[in-house]
Amino acid sequence: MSDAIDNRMRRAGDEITATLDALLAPAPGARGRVIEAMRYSALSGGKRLRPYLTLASAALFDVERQGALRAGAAVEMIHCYSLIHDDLPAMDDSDMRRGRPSVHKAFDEATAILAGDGLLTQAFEVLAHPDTAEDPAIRLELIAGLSVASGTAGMVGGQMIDIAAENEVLDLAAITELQKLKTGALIEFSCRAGAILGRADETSRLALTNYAVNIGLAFQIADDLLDVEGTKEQLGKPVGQDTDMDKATFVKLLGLEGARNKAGSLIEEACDGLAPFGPKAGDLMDVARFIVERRS
Ligand code: GRG
Repeated sequence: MSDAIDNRMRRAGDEITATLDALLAPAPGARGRVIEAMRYSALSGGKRLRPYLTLASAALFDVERQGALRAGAAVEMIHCYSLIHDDLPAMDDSDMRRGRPSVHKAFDEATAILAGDGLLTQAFEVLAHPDTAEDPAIRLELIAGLSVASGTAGMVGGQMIDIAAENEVLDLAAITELQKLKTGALIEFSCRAGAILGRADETSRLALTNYAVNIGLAFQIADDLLDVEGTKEQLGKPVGQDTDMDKATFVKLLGLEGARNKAGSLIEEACDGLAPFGPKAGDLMDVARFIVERRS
């Protein structure tokens, strides 16, 4: 992985953190407690991969920075909500996230549920605000896109399929479909948001969608590999959980070598599809490679 993409992602991550910090202003009294829990989650680091994708896609169409940052922050709010709820005892029951106690451990379960709900709801408030895009049609398209990606046709649907499949044997086609919804849909929207803000034509949107579908799957394969090959220190959470739970993963189905090869060919396909954008797409190509080379 080149230092350059690391540094670029870190700098953009700082901008996203500053945007989230301003959007999630602390408040006094009992209401302040849920905001504190939302801030604990949203300002706790993470790679900021999804907002970076929004910023890099928006840059293809020369979108002004404020709108792209706000759309990226909205996507990150949804991502943080999913992490909070996924860690709850009723779901994955995880005590650690990003190297520190998960939200229900640092606060309590009811506050964690509300913090997730708060982030989910506020994401749409951010997209609906004229500071995100002056044109109401663009704001509406962003809101509709993020709703679909987060809802039953996307992340929530994928999570439900995952839970329902706990005692079933999934084949490659089924696990691909599940992951396309569970993690892929939000990654896909992260890229499409830049195209929506930039009023991109249909050909460009299609090229970005194909890129996003490929990197979304590669991201999940890399996640499965890290669960086997990574360390608790690198990941900020326990490793080996998929194996312990005998979960159907790409690694279980394809083997370590097969999974690595599959991720590599998905990244190649993702980058090939960006050719029509020329040198401007260099940043998106670097993120694609980062996705499979990352250690956390
Ligand atoms: C609870 C509605 C609901 C959905 C949960 C996406 C999801 C569905 C849960 C996230 C939990 C999880 C560990 C999923 C596996 C892949 C994934 C999304 C990993 C975490 O994303 P990163 O690596 O995390 O981008 P950081 O911390 O860098 O932001």
